[in-house]
Amino acid sequence: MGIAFVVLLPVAGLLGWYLWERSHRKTHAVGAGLQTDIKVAHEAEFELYHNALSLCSKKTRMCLAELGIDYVGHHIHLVETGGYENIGRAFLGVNPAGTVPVLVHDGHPVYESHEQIRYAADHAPRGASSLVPSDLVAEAEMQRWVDKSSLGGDDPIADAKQSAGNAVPGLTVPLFSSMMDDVPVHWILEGVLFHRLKIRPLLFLVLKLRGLRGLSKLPPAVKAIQACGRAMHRHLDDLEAQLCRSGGPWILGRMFTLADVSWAVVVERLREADSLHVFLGEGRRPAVRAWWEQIQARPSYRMAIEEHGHSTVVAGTERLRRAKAADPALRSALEDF
Ligand SMILES: N[C@@H](CCC(=O)N[C@@H](CS)C(=O)NCC(=O)O)C(=O)O
Repeated sequence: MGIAFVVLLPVAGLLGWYLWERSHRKTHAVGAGLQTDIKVAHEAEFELYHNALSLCSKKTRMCLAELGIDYVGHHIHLVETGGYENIGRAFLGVNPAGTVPVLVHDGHPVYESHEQIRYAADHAPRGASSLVPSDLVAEAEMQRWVDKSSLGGDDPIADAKQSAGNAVPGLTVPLFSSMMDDVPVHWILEGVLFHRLKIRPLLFLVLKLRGLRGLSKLPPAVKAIQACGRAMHRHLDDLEAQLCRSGGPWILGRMFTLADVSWAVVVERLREADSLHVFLGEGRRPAVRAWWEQIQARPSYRMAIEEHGHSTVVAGTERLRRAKAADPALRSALEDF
């Protein structure tokens, strides 16, 4: 009786804590775009909940910088950068889906980064340069290129052939794996317990346990990375052809648009994941290379990307680069698509 009590009491306590905590972390999928029926606390007209590593956050930050929209920023940690702040009670009140970025306008959240850039462009301050063509045919073309680089759905890898944005998470797996060196297991376990999409923390757990050197011996991961790599080659071939057709310097020609913003962050992620040389190295895709150089020269790139660099991402990229240099099998698994 005594021993049973000593064992059962902590178990009952832990279970009680888990159930109480879970009932207070209200998480569910959300709709895309402006949510007029939801109001969150705010102090400025525009606020942005974002993360340094997140590709979609980079997209919205770059768009806001291009439009000259001032905003109050709230950096929300993801497990890769400092712990699961995105599934904490406070942030779930802003986005019950537990993802960044969230653009808040006059207290109303706008969900999904491709909707946020569109929304921001429609609410640009007077005098801001337009990022959407006035010609309807050109606008539809721009939208097609935004869609072709957007990250959608809960299982992004499933759609890698349709969008370069959805080919990106698979190609980020090596960087995730490398970054897991700086992530303690108990941070990941919080996600296993409370994340809406358990597959995400479970993937991090496997990557953490196997380590970067074990990645090439994880067939499902290698298969997914390679499928995304092949898909990305095709998407970048399409981008190369479009830049040649439009005459550049931008995707639609002379006008810099939301399409360029949306693609810029895809290519930026390839740089971070140490795979840019695979896609643009040795003279491959010269038009995309020239476009990418011009993207990096824009003030918005400095403001939205460079000034939001994060030490664990920089360390992760460098560790990945060194691991591939030291291990030809790893390099081949991660780069020979
Ligand atoms: N389709 C969404 C993607 C949102 C998303 O999955 N965001 C990632 C970062 S790019 C995130 O918050 N991940 C954190 C997690 O799932 O724990 C968008 O375009 O905004």
